[in-house]
Amino acid sequence: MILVIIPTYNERASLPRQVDGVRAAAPDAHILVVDDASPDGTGEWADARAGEDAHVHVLHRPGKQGLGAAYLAGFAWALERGYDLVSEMDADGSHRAGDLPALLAAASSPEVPDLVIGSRWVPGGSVVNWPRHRLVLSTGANRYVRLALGIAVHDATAGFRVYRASTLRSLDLTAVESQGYCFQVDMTWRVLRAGGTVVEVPITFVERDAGASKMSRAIVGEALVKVTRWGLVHRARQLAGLFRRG
Ligand SMILES: Nc1nc2c(ncn2[C@@H]2O[C@H](COP(=O)(O)OP(=O)(O)OP(=O)(O)O)[C@@H](O)[C@H]2O)c(=O)[nH]1
Ligand SMILES: [Mg+2]
Repeated sequence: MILVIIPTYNERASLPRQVDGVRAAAPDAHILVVDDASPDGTGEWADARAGEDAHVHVLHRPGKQGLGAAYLAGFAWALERGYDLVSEMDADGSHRAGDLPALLAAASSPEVPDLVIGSRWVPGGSVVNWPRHRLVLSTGANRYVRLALGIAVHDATAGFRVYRASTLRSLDLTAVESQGYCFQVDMTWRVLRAGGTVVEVPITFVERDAGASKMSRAIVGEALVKVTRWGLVHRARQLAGLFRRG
């Protein structure tokens, strides 16, 4: 059983297309819209859609609490109901439903990866319609993450993913505090530290054509501070290990 979690805040203009796309691309999958009381009526639209389609569900939250909190609530919902694969997907059309089957196939492959990331920054991956500063930010942030944490993942900030439910269950999700992009890096780092495997599948990421981005300086700042801290702790542990062996 597959659950695709779509967090929303003011995505009334984009969500219907995304839900239709997922239903067409992965007809067996269920969808959970996690809406933070969007003032634009996204939650009401989702309720109406859920009333017509047993594959669509809605989780309402009382106010905007960030992407990370929305996903954690979605994960808990999925684990309570026994889904096997749990996917993350944006509502804004940046994550193309057409790429979802490839991610799900990778997640069900005999190698049984713990996490499949739809990656912009592996061969075959790409970004459409992004201004230069967004390209620079994303490639720069991912280079920094690779270097600071010493990991081989090329798109650790990516939000188009599939987790094995058993992997989510094995992690201490109550300890996750990250909110923005940092949430994606945080989860990637937790999977890797627990000895899990991460597979990247190339995707084409398309800039949203409706609604407003929730990207902010605070979101970038959170990621920079936390990744630096995790990197320092990791290096200190490595050094301590070397000394003990020496
Ligand atoms: N429930 C909930 N969803 C959120 C929140 N912040 C962002 N989202 C949703 O998370 C997804 C990604 O957010 P975007 O605004 O597209 O942010 P982004 O993709 O980082 O930025 P852009 O690339 O500029 O679009 C979208 O579906 C948003 O509606 C939040 O606080 N709560
Ligand atoms: Mg977006």
